[in-house]
Amino acid sequence: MTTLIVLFCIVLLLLIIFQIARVRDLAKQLRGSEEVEATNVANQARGLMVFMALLLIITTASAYYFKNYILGFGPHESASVHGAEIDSMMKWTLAVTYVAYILTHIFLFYYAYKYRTRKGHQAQYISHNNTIELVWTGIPAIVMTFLVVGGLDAWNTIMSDVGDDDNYMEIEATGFQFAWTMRYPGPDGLLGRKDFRLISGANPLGQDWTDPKNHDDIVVNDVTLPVDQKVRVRITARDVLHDFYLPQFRVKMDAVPGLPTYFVFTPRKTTKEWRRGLSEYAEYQEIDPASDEGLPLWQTQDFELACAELCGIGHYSMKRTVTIMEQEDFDQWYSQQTSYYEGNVKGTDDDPLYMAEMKEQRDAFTQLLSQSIATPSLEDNVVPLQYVRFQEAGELSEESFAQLDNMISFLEENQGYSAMIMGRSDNAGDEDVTEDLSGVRAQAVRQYLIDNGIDAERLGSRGSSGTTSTATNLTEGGENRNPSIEIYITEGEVSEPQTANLSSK
Ligand SMILES: [Cu+2]
Repeated sequence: MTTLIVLFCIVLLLLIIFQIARVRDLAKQLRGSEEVEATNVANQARGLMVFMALLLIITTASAYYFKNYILGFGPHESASVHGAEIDSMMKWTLAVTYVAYILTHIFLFYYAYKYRTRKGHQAQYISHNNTIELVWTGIPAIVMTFLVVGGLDAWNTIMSDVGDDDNYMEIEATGFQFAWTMRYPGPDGLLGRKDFRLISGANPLGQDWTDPKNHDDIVVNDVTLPVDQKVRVRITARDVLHDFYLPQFRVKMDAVPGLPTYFVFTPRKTTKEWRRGLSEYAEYQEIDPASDEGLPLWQTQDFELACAELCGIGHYSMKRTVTIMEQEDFDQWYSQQTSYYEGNVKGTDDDPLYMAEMKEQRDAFTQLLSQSIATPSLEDNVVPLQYVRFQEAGELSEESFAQLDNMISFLEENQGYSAMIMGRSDNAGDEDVTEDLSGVRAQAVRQYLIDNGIDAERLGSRGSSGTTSTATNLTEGGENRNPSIEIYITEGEVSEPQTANLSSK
């Protein structure tokens, strides 16, 4: 229906235009064509003058109206030190180009008006004028030189890297589809090494855990910084181009995969100070419609980090909060953070240090066991299980399983051998262990081995029964712990160690 009405209007409009043209033709015939032509030209010339006035008024008014946004006035004043310089450059550039814009437009329209076709006026023919050429080349050249040199100077200051003697903190921003991850150095003040080949679900930044500098690095989602502290942000991307954009700080730098970039800046306002500043403007005293508590806008504003590169369908969701704090508050926040390594990696299969330690333990243990079956007559037959630990009720602790699994492998490979599992009651370091409890513990170990496929016939267990043995100082390279459990390996059936074999080693 709407389409029909629109079509009908267009047809009507065309008819009207056609009728007006016909009326003008008739008028020409009545009054003579020259006279009508002159009136038309005069009308057009006057119309252009009106157009000029409207154009200049509307553009000036809109520039004035949006000055806070485009020039960083009032509530949009820069929150970083270098930002003031950028804003001042923008102001000077706009001031100069505004004057040029006004003058050229006035001349353009005024001369179109002045030299309109009039009876008895002949156009002048000017082929060349040196003075005019000089003026309109010279003046812009001089002005542009000042603007460009000033801009270059500001660029060099703003884009320069930190110097050797500078006091600064370095953080890292990694953009990916579709979020930012921030990395802070730990107490060592240094960011650890990364390698994109190490990136995985458990290691989103590809940190190299063999580099100790990585162990204290903190990984967070939002940006938190102390005020008046120079910050160097290493900027990088994991997949496609992103752009690290802090509008309130006039910071903007591409994040390019494989090509690290950086930006150095100094925040000069805390979030609190900034909000207090906003509260002085009427537009921020209105209630924030998104606030459940009905807070005014100035209280709900945050500095933000955005992505300024159209990087994919979730581009909009790359917004992050930037919080600027007093140094003491920042120190407190910082001390509450846990490093990514401590919180997510340490002691897991992703931790190369832990894996190396486990391998070392396994090798030492296997060597002890092999030695014990190679020389069956020696007291070496009693092998301590250093890493087997218990909870209060005699259940196995998590950390025990690695060594028990090594033992299972050994028994599987050496089918002809059996093991007596012996609890000990005298292990210093733990709480006092009764004879009963030592038996319960030995039984728990036996059960674990049976549950994991070792024939029950090949396994015996007993408590301490007053016998205390030997085994201290048996770990190689590991800490020296008194074991709660020892095993006695024999060829054939399970048997008790001879007392003679248990002399001190
Ligand atoms: Cu992005």
